[in-house]
Amino acid sequence: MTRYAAPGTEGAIVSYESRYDHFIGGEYVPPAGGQYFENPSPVNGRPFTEIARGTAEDVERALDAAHAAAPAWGRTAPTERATILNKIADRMEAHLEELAVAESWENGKPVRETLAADIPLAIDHFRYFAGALRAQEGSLSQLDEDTVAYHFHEPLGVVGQIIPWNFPILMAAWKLAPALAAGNAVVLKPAEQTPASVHIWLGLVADLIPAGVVNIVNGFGVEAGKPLASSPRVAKIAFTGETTTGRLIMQYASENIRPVTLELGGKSPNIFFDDVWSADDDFRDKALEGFTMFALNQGEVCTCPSRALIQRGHYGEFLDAGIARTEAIVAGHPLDTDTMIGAQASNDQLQKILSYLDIGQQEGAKILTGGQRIEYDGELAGGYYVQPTIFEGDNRMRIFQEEIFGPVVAVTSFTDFDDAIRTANDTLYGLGAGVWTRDGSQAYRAGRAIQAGRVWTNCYHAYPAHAAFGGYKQSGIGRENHRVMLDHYQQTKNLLVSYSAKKL
Ligand code: TXE
Repeated sequence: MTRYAAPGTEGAIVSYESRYDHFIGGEYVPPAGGQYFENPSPVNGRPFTEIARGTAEDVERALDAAHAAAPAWGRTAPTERATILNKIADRMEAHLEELAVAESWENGKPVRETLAADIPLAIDHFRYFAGALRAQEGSLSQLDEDTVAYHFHEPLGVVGQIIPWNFPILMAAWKLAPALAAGNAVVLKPAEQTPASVHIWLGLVADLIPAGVVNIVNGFGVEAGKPLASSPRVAKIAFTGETTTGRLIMQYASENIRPVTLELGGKSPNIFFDDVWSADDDFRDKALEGFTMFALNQGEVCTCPSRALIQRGHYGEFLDAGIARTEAIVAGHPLDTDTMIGAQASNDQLQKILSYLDIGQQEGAKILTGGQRIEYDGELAGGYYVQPTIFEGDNRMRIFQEEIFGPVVAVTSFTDFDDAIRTANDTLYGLGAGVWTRDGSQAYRAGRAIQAGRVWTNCYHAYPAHAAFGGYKQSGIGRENHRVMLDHYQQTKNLLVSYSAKKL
């Protein structure tokens, strides 16, 4: 086991500035309103830096800088933009541990995940879109002998992006890499809970990016996010966050007829068919690991498999094994490489989870394991920790219908295939789902029948850059990852040309 030194202590590989301003036009700019807010680490609840509190005035300044930079950036050759994206990836790779510790310290998640997943996936995102950009082609249709329709991809210009706190650097990469590849300048607002990680990232790569192409305005949702999403000076808004906030973003953007992509909440079903239990040990073990994925990232994942549907035939055996497996999840210091579950990202989020632990019990669900806040002494005292929790109940309960966004799974049983699909689809959401079975036909039919943008079959929580990701129903609009993202950040220009000398 390795324990990374906490920022601010001897041997730390991450050091924070005492405060972070906005990053506008290639330089740090103090907030127009002169105000800052404290940024606590969920590891111990103590503030470690201050952040500029953005307002509409700061957003306007950032939009000025982005508009000044956008035309030249949009005209750069694809190879040039791809080279910059690859350099960003290389720089991140050279500082992987630093980024991983920063992401853990600010979000509370275990460093073993940020080292193995968050940061490598973010790096890969820049590389993937560097490649996708170079492979992108326009098209030509011949309308008749002398008439041709050309289709070009053009950047949108200046786009606004608002990201959440559950994967601060990865969410920034998911948004920035395709937008920059597509030739846009960006104004990005990080979540108020986790802005410093984005600034640590920026400190490593800012010199690679032309001034004004990436602008960061910190601050709160209504104060800084709303002016960005409402501005007629953005050509598009990309948002990840709660479904209710997504609805507001759509309203703001509709005033100016601006397109949105929304990546919102989920209540993803994880379906375990009977044959999982009778399969070989390795497969059963893999499925049990898939069951415990509800606690990955402390459950703060929009695709958290927060509803487990287990078929009746082996319900009891599977669940007992799932409980044992859940109880073996190692909780502890997020900067220990052995830790599997760390802190929730904020005190608000911790309180929300604790309130759902009460709601579940009040509505008659049974806690099979967990159910308590973890209060450590010493270094972790004051941090936001909660036990992985398994509830047993039925799908109409609030804990089955509402996004808790914590390490909490609600378990119920099903009789047959149709019952599984009916229960899986009985939700407002449609982001992710898991299907576990050895029967290929059953897996295929379930995958097609579940109303969700991503159905993992015999795996879960994999996020390769080249697989399209996004929601059905109230889980969102549009997709992230995959080269289709370039289309989301570009518009199509059609030139319809007659080469004929004949009169019209
Ligand atoms: O989300 P918000 P919160 C869910 C999860 C969580 C709940 C609340 O269930 O418990 O949302 O989290 C900005 N105009 N998810 O309150 O408010 C905000 O500043 C413009 C799911 O943090 O949606 C932040 O940058 N912007 C999710 C971002 O929106 C506004 C990830 C997300 O905050 C705004 C996070 C406004 N009016 C939370 N209000 C996922 N799908 O991954 C807020 N913001």
